[in-house]
This record gives sequence, structure tokens and C-alpha cells, in this order.
Amino acid sequence: MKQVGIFGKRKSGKSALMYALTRQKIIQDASFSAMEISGVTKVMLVDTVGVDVEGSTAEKSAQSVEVALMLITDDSFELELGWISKLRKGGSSVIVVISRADLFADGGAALAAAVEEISGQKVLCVSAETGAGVAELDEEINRRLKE
Ligand SMILES: Nc1nc2c(ncn2[C@@H]2O[C@H](COP(=O)(O)OP(=O)(O)OP(=O)(O)O)[C@@H](O)[C@H]2O)c(=O)[nH]1
Ligand SMILES: [Mg+2]
Repeated sequence: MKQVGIFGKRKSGKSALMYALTRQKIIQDASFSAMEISGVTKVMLVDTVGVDVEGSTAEKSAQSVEVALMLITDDSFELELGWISKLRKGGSSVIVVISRADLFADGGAALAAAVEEISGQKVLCVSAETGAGVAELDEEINRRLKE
């Protein structure tokens, strides 16, 4: 089964995002007709211990995920940039996410733009709390899984 890993610092919202994505999937799959159920892609979501934790399980998970979500919550994202290149080198397709986006007055747009400029990649703003951006993230994950 393909694995989608969720990476980020401690308290960056990894677990909350995992549950938000799970809810999204349940809602989506419930709308599929019985005939189509066999066509549903099953993936395993893998929650990890913070990348800022010594000897984190993230190291091991990084080796086995097809798609990696890298969560960023503020403008000190040096560590995350290092993980993004490490995950890419290991063959994972990395989706960069501004998590807890509801906590920003602009929904995370300015931080996303800063990260986009440095990483050269599109960044998604997501809130597990309000659900903003969760459906878009789910779509992006599915696109990456099909690559
Ligand atoms: N406002 C807001 N708070 C959030 C959001 N997601 C998570 N939180 C809060 O942020 C804190 C950390 O969330 P977790 O999902 O436990 O974060 P984590 O990265 O799994 O944390 P660890 O497993 O301890 O590293 C909790 O108090 C959550 O309620 C969000 O989208 N918006
Ligand atoms: Mg957690």
C-alpha cells in the first residue's frame, strides 16, 4: 500500500491534519457508488514524531513514503527546507504545507509566498481547525500518487 507521510516540527499540527484528511476521505468515499468502490485508491497515512526531535521516527518514515507533506508554521523553516531536499533525494514527492493557517490574519499567504520563493515550489495553506484547504490538499495528494 502506498504511504503518505506527514512531517513537521513538534506541535506543527501533524496529527490534526491527519485526522482532517481522514475525515475528508470518508466523506468523499461515502459518495462513491458501490460499483466504483473498487476503484478507490487506498493509502496509508503515516504520522511522525517531530523533525526537531532527536532520533525521530521521521527518519525511518522518510525512506518509505511515496508522498511527503512537509508542514511549516512560521518563518523559521531552515530545518524544514533541509528535510524537503532530503525527502526529494530519497524519491518522495514533497507537498509543502503552511499548517494551522487559520492562525494567520492573511490565511498564511505571506508565509506561503516566502516559502515558494525559496523552495521554488507551490505551497498550500491548510487549516485542520476550519477545514480550509483540506480538500485542495487531498486533491494534490491524489495527483502526486498518480505521478
Ligand atoms: N488554530 C489551529 N490549531 C491547530 C490546528 N491544527 C492543530 N492545532 C493545534 O496545535 C496543537 C498541536 O497539534 P497536533 O496536531 O497535536 O500537532 P503535532 O504536530 O501532531 O504535535 P506532536 O505530535 O506533539 O509533535 C494542538 O493544540 C492543536 O489543537 C489548526 O489547523 N488550527
Ligand atoms: Mg502528533
